[in-house]
Amino acid sequence: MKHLVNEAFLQKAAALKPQLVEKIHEPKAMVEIKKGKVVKSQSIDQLGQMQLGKGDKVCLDFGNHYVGYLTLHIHSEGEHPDAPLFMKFKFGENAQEITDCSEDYNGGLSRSWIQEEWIHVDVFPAVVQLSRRYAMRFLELTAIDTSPHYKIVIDHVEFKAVSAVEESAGGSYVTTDALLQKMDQVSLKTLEDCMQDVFEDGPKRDRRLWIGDLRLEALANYETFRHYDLVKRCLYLFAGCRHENGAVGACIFTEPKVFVDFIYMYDYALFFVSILLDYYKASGDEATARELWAVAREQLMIGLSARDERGVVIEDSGAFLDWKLGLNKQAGAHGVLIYSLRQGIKLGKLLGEDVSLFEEELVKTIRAAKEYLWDPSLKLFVSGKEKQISYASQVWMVLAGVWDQKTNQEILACLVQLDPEMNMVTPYMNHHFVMAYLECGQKDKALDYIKSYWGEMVKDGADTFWELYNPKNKKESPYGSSIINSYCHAWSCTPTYILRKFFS
Ligand code: RAM
Repeated sequence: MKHLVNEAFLQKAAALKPQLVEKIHEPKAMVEIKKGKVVKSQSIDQLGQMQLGKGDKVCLDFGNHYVGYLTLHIHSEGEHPDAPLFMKFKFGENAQEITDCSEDYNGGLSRSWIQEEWIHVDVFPAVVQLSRRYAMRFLELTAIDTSPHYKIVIDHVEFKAVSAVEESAGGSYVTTDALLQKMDQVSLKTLEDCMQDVFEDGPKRDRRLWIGDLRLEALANYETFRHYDLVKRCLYLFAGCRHENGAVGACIFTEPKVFVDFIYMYDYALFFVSILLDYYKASGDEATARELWAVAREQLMIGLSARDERGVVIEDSGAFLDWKLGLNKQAGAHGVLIYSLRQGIKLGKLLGEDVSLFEEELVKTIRAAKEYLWDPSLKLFVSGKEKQISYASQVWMVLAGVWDQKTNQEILACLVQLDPEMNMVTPYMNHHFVMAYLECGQKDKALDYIKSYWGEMVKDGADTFWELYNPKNKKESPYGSSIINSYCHAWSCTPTYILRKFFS
């Protein structure tokens, strides 16, 4: 696959690579986990007293979620070791992953994402350092075998956590509401752990720069860490390595060198425009906005070209919107196009660019939405040939501002009452639902909803917010099994943004 590479942009991105902050953490307790729940916890001081032989295991709890590198110091007890130690490491972002069985996994994504490792150690005492980076709170160590003549003792365990930011730099949300306070903290931790060389989507999986995730992380970052350069770096990465037709790819690999993934997502490419506008507004960095305007403009042109003769975005535009299986994306994608045109017009005007073409297309695209995607009897938007009704379609049309505020309020009320089967499964889509309430001026409803959705995740024990969360099906996964889900996922970090920006 050919790419469009702009070396000057990639050099700018490289120069902005952050120096990671490192912090050492030690386990806080030894725990027993059954069926995904911690059932027993004991002092970590016991660890050094334990001798582990064939089949023995111990589970360590670090007390919070961290991203980084593990080191173990081990010595042997008994006779001189006459066989190597064969040891298994299993990392869990949450307790459930420790008891889930990876052998049973047969889903759509590679099993290699499950955080397990097997090593041999021949000589003791040994300092064992795992070279791979892990995302975890829990670590289960199993001595698969030593020999009948010796056992091992773990003297010391440490985890070097890394992030592009210092936790304390994120500030805090001032409130007397304990749940909101906790939600802010969990969001901040999620963001911190996803902020690495780039804004990653999730430090367990996929560990790379996705543009939909970046958009929400950047917004949360502006209210917290304010690491503008990391956003700038990511913008230059997306602009510096694109698909052959000029489209911004859905995600970027940065190692061993910058490489855009073959995946194109209609909505994600358009979001380059809003990320650039948000970045400009937050940082005031006009030079970057000006330099990247042409790329943003091109995304709008590509977005506009995916409409049919009626001016409606085609059904197979390649939009993502949500991981809800069976979701028809047409109306939602059409909403994203209108939304992005509005953002592009704002950005262009700020930069003194000619946006008359986009203004004309905006009018036409809104008209097409009203004429072909709106069902006046239902007072809802419908999507695709089968006229599917979904949360995603309504939410994006509200955010697009197709109708006035009062009608938008009615749409959301009607949606909630109908509660269509095509609901929302990702915090990403749920974020947009909350934003739709805010867009309609319904702050109370927005706050209640954040509390019920992210608050429920907190009650379910989240140290960091998850990639997927459906309160009606807590093991929801589009990948065939929740063991592969990510439990620290960037696109779920937005309560800190919403609370600090709209409820301070
Ligand atoms: C998930 C990724 C990322 C998202 C894509 C569409 O698999 O982890 O968060 O942007 O889906």
